[in-house]
Amino acid sequence: MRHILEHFQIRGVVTSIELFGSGHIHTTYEVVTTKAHYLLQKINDSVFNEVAAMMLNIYKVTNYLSVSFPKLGYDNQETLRLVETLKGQYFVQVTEGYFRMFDFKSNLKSFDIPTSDDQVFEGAKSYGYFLKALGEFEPAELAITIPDFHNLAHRLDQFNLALSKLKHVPSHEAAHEMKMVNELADRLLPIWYLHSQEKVPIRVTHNDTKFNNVLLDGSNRGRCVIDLDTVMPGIVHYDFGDGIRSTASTAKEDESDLQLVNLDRERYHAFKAGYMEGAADILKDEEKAFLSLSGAYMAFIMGLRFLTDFISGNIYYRIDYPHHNLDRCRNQFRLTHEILAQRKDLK
Ligand code: GN1
Ligand code: MG
Repeated sequence: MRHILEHFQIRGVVTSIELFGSGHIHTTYEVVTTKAHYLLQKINDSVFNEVAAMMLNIYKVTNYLSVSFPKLGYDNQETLRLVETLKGQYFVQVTEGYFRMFDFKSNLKSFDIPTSDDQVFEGAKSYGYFLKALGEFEPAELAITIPDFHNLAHRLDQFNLALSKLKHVPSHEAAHEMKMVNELADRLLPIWYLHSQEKVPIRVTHNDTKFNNVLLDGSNRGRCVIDLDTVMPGIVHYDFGDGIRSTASTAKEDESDLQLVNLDRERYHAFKAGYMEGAADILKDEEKAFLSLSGAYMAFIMGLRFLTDFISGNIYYRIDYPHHNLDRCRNQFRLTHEILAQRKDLK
C-alpha cells in the first residue's frame, strides 16, 4: 500500500491504512497521514473495464459541480476532490491494479440505513440538488461506464443466459425466485421504455443513489453525493427509485428474515419530499407520473442482478457467505412486491 501511495501528491507522512466502508465493488482504504486524511481505492476493473474513461467522467462531473453548486446558491453542497498523482493524473496503474485517491471528508458520515425521517429528507435533497446542478451538463459528454446498467431488458437477457446454463432448474434452491421473474418484469418494463423510447428527458444521473452514497454532517444535513462511478446518461427514475429502495425499506438490503422487509411509508414520503425540494422545478409532468413505480423497478433490477450472480456462481458482487446473493435477491423481490402493492397510495 505504501508503495502505491508514493504515486500520489499527498501531504504528510502516512500513519495508518485501514480497510473502510461497505461497498460491494471496489476495495476502499482510509489513509491517515500526519497532515491529512484520504481515501484510497483499488478499482474493480472487471466491473469497470474502461478505467480511464470512468476517471475522466468523475473529473468532469466534480469540476462542473464545484462551479454549479455555488452558482445555484447551494453553498452547503460539496463534491468529491480527486488527489492528483505525481504525474498530474487521477489514477495509477501498477502491478497490483488500478488505484485512485480522494480527500476524506472527516466531518461527514454515511449511513447504510437511515436513522430518522429527517436524515432521509436531507439525503434525498442532496440527491435532488445533484440532479438539478447537472441539469445543463450535456449527457453525451460522459462515457457510458457500464453499458445497459439499468436496462431491464438486458438484465433479463443476462438472467436467461445464466438460467440456460443450469442443469436442474426445478430443484434449484432459487427455483421459486426464478419463477417470479417474468411476472414482475411485465409489470416493470414500462419504466425501461421511458428511457429506450425517450418518453422522458435523458439526463445526467447518478445511478447508484443508495442512502450510503450521500454524506451527512453532524447535524444530519445532506452535504455531499459520493460514488460517482456510474454517473452517466439516464432517467430520473433510476435515482429516485434507487433512493426509495434503499431508504424506504424497513430492513437492510440483505436481511434474510423477509417478515422484516416492508415499505416504510413515512420514509417514502420523506425521501420524496426531500428529492422534490432539490429537483422538482426541473422535472416534467411525464417524469413525475412514474416516480411512484420507480422504487419497485430499481428493487426488482437489483434482485434480478443478485439472482443472476447467485446462479452464475457469485462472480460480480462481494459476498460474505455462500447464500448472500440469494438472500439479497429474496429481500429485493419482497420489497418490489411491497412497493407494487402500495403503489396507488404512494401516488
Ligand atoms: C453496487 O458500489 P456499490 O456497492 O454502492 C452496485 C449497484 C447496486 C449495489 C447494491 C457498479 O453498488 O448497482 O445497487 O451494489 N454497483 C455496481 O447494493 O454494480
Ligand atoms: Mg457504487
